[in-house]
Amino acid sequence: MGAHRQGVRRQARLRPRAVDGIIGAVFHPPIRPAAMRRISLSRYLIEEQREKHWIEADLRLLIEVVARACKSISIAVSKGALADALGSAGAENVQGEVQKKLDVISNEILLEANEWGGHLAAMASEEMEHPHQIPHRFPRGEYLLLFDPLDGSSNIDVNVSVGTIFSVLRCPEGASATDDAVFLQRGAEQVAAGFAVYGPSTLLVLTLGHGVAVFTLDREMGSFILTQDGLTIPADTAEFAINMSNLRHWEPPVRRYIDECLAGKTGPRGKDFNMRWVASMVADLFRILTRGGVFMYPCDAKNTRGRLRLMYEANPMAFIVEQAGGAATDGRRRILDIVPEALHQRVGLVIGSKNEVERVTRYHQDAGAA
Ligand code: AFP
Repeated sequence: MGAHRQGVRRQARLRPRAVDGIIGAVFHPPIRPAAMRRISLSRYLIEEQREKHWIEADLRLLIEVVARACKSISIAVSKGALADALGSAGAENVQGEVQKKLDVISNEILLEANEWGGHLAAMASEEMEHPHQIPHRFPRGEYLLLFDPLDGSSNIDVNVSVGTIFSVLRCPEGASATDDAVFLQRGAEQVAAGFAVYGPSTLLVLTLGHGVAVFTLDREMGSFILTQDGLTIPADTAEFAINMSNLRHWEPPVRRYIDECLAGKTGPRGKDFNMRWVASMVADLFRILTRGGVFMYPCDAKNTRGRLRLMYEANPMAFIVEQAGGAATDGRRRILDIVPEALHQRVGLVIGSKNEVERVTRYHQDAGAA
């Protein structure tokens, strides 16, 4: 080791540790990402309620209860083949899709976690034909909770990230929460929305209508810790997400957009594009929230009314993405403006970086698509 470095090392041995700390802090100020400030979801929500008056106590309770249910689902999902929870439940849901055991388990976890708190008037789920009423032994509240308990569950048996998507509406004054109609509100009426991703880490992405925050589950503490706040999506991108196997079914505007992306530098876009398709919207959307991109599941000749569900997939994701500065349409209309006609109605979806979504929507207008 050179004489200089030996001299530095000797001097360092002589310096009291406190001096080292001060020198370190001056020359290498600690990088304090959100996680280092250790703001838990509970503290975040209390501050939103107490200091910004952005949420009421019952909504704070609702979000905390849903987050706790997501922790339970994360544990159930992470057990994989070690628990007898993989594979099919041997039944179909209201969508006519084969239910996975974990679809049913996740749905039950969310129902049981939310029915006793007194914050909800009713719940609706992808896995149930009709809304779940709050048992008479429990008080009812003013909020409606809608969820896809396990999005991407066709991936669960092959260990790909899955997640939970939820949307919160107010129950109109005096309305009976016993029928679907009370849920049929535009996405713009949502008071909160979020999704969990059960991936290498378990994340909770949340908006209360004032920006987007991301919490990471600290499994040792069992707490969701704030790791990103004020998330914004880049307005432009060079990455698209679509199931290419549906190419022959696409409408011309979608085909035009994708062909231009595939033409790359040699085409009208003048740049190369990358493609990603996880087939788990929560995973695709978290990537897009993080580094930009556009996710497309448009109406086509095969899925004439779209594949994704408006009330508990497209609406919550659209709320979150718009809060992060992105955009979401069905190719023609803003998702959050669509007036729902049925609880489980499907919709086409183009969502993500604002400039890309606007381009796809413009191509539909250019094509005079009705
Ligand atoms: P599952 O929950 O049935 O797996 O569907 C997931 C999903 O609704 C959405 O998360 C994916 O982006 C999309 O469907 C995948 O659809 P394809 O299987 O047609 O690619």
